[in-house]
Amino acid sequence: MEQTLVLLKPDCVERRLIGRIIARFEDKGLNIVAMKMLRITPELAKQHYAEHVEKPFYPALEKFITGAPVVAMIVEGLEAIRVVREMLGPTSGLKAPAGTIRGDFSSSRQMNLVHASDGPEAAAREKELYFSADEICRYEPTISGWLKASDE
Ligand code: FUP
Repeated sequence: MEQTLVLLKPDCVERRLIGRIIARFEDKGLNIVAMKMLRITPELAKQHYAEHVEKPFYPALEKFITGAPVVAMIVEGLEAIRVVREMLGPTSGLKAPAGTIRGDFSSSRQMNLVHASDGPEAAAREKELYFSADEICRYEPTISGWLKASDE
């Protein structure tokens, strides 16, 4: 089992899309094992987007990501890091194919609704940025046996 950090960004919250996006992860059979709503501070934004802080688009990105609350989640499942990234689609909603979350709901490169960790190192770092160990509630859903074979 793998865990990945997912953020429902301010545009997702403001557009009342929280429930529909969460439903897509649940429908896929992924497990939400931690969740909270918070307002990202400029300090947290700089930590989260450390690789982009020096880029020309960063000031606008920080204004956007701190502009309304977000919902942070840890999502768990087989190959969850790759699976969730593929469910999101490419960064720009204008380029993301129909059927992906960004392709279905976004027409923007900045306002692309959802963030997900792009690899195991990012997942570990980002999980720690948003959650302490005691906020993670792992459990085995009773329908697990109908979501995958026992040897998967
Ligand atoms: P992604 O991994 O798909 O979330 O995208 P990146 O890590 O490349 O970029 C992080 C965020 O910066 C994206 F969600 C969108 C935003 N961004 C801009 O606002 N302008 C740009 O030119 C590039 C990225």
